[in-house]
Amino acid sequence: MRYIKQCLLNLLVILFLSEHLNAQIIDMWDKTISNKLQSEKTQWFQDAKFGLFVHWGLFSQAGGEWKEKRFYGVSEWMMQRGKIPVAEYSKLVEDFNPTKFNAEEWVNLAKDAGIKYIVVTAKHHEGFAMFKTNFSNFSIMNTPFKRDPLKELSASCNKKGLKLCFYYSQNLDWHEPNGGGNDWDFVEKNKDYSSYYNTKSIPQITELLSNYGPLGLIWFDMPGGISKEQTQSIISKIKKLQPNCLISSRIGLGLGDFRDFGDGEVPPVPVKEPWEAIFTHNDSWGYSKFDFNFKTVQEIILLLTDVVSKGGNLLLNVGPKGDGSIPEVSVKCLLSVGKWLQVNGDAIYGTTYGPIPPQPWGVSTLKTGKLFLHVLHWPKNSQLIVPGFTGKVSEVKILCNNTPLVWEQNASTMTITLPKEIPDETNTIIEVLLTGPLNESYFDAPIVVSPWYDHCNLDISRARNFGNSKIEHLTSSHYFGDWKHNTCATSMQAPADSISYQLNFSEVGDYKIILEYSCPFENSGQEGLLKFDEQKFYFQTLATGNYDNWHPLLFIQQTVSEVSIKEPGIRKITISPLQNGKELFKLNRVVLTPIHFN
Ligand code: JFZ
Repeated sequence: MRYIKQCLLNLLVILFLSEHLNAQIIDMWDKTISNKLQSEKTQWFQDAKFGLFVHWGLFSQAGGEWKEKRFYGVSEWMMQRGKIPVAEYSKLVEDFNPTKFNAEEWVNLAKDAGIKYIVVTAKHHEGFAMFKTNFSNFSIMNTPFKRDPLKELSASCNKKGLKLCFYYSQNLDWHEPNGGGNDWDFVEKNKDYSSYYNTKSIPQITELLSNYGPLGLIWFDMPGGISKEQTQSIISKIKKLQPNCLISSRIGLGLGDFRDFGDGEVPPVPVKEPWEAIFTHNDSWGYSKFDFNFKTVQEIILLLTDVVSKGGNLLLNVGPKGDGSIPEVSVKCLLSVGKWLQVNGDAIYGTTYGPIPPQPWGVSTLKTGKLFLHVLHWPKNSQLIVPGFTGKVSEVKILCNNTPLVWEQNASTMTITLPKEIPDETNTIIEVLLTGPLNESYFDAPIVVSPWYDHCNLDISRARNFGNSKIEHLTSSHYFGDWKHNTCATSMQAPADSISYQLNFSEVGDYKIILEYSCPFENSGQEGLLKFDEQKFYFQTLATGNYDNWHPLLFIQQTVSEVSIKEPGIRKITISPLQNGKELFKLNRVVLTPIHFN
């Protein structure tokens, strides 16, 4: 129950922040990152862009299965979901012998994948230490394995030049009578949290800071009810023992050197300060015997591209098995992503969010002297329109094969002529060499709609909202702990509660306008109005099902109009309820699909 309360509290925090997400760059960290020294401290993190999360513990031995009962979703929560008594769960120790663990192999894999830092679970909520500790017998040293894998990883990371980092659950500890989260073996009101922090949590964090060499960061998690004093004493320890070790925002209390968003969440707009998106490879952090929903190589490359185009890092997780081996499908995917980064890494590492907001063709990243255009959708007329671009250019080429490209510029737009053949179907990156600085035009530039793409997606974060309508961050889940995040237009209950897009149509053409939304049964059947400049299109909403934090937000695509552009130029789309009523729907995005009659 405490976890649920904590997650809901965290979600409320995210929800509050999301109020300010609408169509602007999130600049909410200047209050905590206030000086140059701090930015120098985080420079390696901001340049790194790609990290490997490793959830490895006693839970890996179980793989989500306990006495022939399977726990779907995040497997590392099995003990809590099964209310498995400590005395029972601890028996996993007897057979935990990860003889296939090889630190050198893990670090080589990370390096070959283009990964710059590794975050390994030192102690997860189960309370089991994956390292040698003097403050608990519940550790890997008291298993048949009898080795300290974190020590071996420290040596390998040091040898290969990767940053070693640790995940530590500073408050939840289902093994301990005074730790957080176990209300099935222990009585909440009898817990002495201070005793837990002072006899296990803080001493173990001190061991991690003292015995494994320089750490890149400590990834705290689920701060729960930890007091400000306890949090401050953890931070003081870190600053004293390893001043350059970064602290994740899940230390709590709005502190931390960088911001971690929710599991599986990417902010809809760029975030100016250091931040990280964390994603599972399948749908579980810990190894799961029956979760095969692994993201493909293309999905990982597109996810990395999306995150980096908003200025963040991707921390991608693998869940090693109880025998210490990383699932083969994760190994193969990581190696393929690494091959892609060997060719395209200059557009990823050391960049920040691009000044050109998302366009039908894709997104942008930027570093000194170079603008990178990530072309995810190839224009069929080979004309790549880059609106809002005012820079001075010396050269334009395809990054992966150095093919020089011809371009034209006017006062506010650059148009690049692309080859007919698509060099990289997933993400062909165009490198634009700059001879001067670029102004920060994010979101000033319009969305340029062209009939030469299969679809033109209008992300809801690009919309303006009016009346009581909101652009809101929503969280739901398919499986326990497998969080899904969507930004939607919500609270549209009256004609004045509208959202609108301003679009620049580059040439004549015909389009279907499709709304992608979620609508609960009891709200469906209401009428909405889509205005395309002065043209009016009426529609009736369809039901998709009910949703809450524990059930998925499912979307439907409904074509509500067809429009014909007789001459290029700016058009406005406005969407609202036709009458007063219940919330019309939760609008996730608007899609314009060109129609070709010849
Ligand atoms: C936490 C852990 O419970 C989980 O097992 C995993 O380690 C993950 C990386 O972190 O899960 C969370 C924590 C916070 C939120 C959601 C899931 N949140 O703030 O929405």
